[in-house]
Amino acid sequence: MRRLSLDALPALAQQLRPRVDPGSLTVGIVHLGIGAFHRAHQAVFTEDAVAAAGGPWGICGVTQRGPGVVEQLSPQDGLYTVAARSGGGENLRVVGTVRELRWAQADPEGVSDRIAAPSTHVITLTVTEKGYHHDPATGRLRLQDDDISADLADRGSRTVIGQLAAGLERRRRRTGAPVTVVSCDNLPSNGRLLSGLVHEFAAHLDGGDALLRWIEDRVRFPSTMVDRIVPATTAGDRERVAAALHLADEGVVVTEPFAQWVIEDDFAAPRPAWERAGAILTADVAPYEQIKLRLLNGSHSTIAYLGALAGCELIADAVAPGTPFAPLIRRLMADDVAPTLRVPAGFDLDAYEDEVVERFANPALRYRTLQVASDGSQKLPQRLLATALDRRRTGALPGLAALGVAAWMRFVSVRCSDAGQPLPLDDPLAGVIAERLAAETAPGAVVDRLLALDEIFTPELAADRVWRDLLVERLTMLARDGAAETALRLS
Ligand code: CS2
Repeated sequence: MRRLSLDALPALAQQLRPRVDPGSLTVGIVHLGIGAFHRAHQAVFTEDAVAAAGGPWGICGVTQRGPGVVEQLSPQDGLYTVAARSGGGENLRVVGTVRELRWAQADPEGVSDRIAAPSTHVITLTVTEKGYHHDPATGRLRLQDDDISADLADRGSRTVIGQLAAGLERRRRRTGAPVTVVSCDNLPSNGRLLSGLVHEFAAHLDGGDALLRWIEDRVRFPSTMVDRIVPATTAGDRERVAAALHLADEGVVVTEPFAQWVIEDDFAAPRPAWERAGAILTADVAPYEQIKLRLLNGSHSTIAYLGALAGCELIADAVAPGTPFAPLIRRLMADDVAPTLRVPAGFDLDAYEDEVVERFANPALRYRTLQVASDGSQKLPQRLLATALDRRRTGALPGLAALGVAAWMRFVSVRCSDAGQPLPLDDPLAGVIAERLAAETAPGAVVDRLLALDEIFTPELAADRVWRDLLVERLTMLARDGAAETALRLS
């Protein structure tokens, strides 16, 4: 079958084609982490922004983990299909904003040149939580991390922090032109966090002082909140799209109709008119970010661990009618999370909570519980632990946030479902967790050993005896009664 490409576009119906002529786009954005989420979210917002208001906003996509995405998209001239699916059907559109692809490990000079180019005004990132190489509990750069220490030693580009430092240094030396670096990952105050990590890295570089002064003067790191559910693409998704387009597309991304982007309006240089594509530009992202990370992502992780333990392959299976998990996350959101939130005027929290459950239940999205369960050490702090800490500081007992954390503890300690099916642990701290647990599964010992992981738990939470006993109680219930029975009892 013919492959999707610029030459093949005329064969597509008009409504399927990019909304902007890809050939008219010069590169103005460098994106680090050109994975499925970026392609379903920022790249789509950018195409709609250019369609509405023009601008030189083609994207140079830089992949991190391997050449896979380059091999998927380069033969397609950067084109790919976004398949937005819901119970009501599927909407397809070919997106054309990605104009260049590079694999950072194979082409560090090319990536630095792009970051330094005068035509580059914005650098965006989606590298997932673990891509920042930081300790979630402290927000500090893990200087002992093998890749970070190697990038420091040889000014390499194994990490996005190394790539940013190398590219910004080249930009400083060549033109000194201002630039804006925009984190689009699920981290609290992601712009401030990223700025701090780049500063820490530069401070450990020989001659890093000049770079630090320049960054202070010419680089901005706005925070954002991003939201769109994007499960991993399957072969079946590619087959379905090929049948619809009559073109083979190796870069298909599958998502939901919903999409939201809230961006701190703090830019050092020009940017796409993302507000013309429906993004919200605001001086204060924090309330939107807190609502999303704690209500949606906190519920997502809770469902992922309880659902995996209960034998549910998909998030949608776990919240299907008749299961105890949907009522449980409604109580988690209402009882534990909502009291910790700063809700913007006019924001309908109840409607948001209803929509979260509806989105999780989308029968057309095959979002696997194990995908959400991955990297828990990097996700739990902002998704459940921040809620727990805020509640404990008021003297409250966050019983359902504790259940979510206890479900993670059971997931990482027992490593199998309640029915005995193996559950793989995909987490950058998997080795540290396994070593700390030393095959221990008794609830009290598991809780004590995991609470001692200061990369994940702040000293205040780790020292809270009431919180510790609540975790032991929840973990004991999960071990004795299983996830479904425990959820039924608590929901
Ligand atoms: C999910 C998120 O995999 C996960 O950890 O919770 O990717 C989630 O789908 C997005 O944040 C939704 O905006």
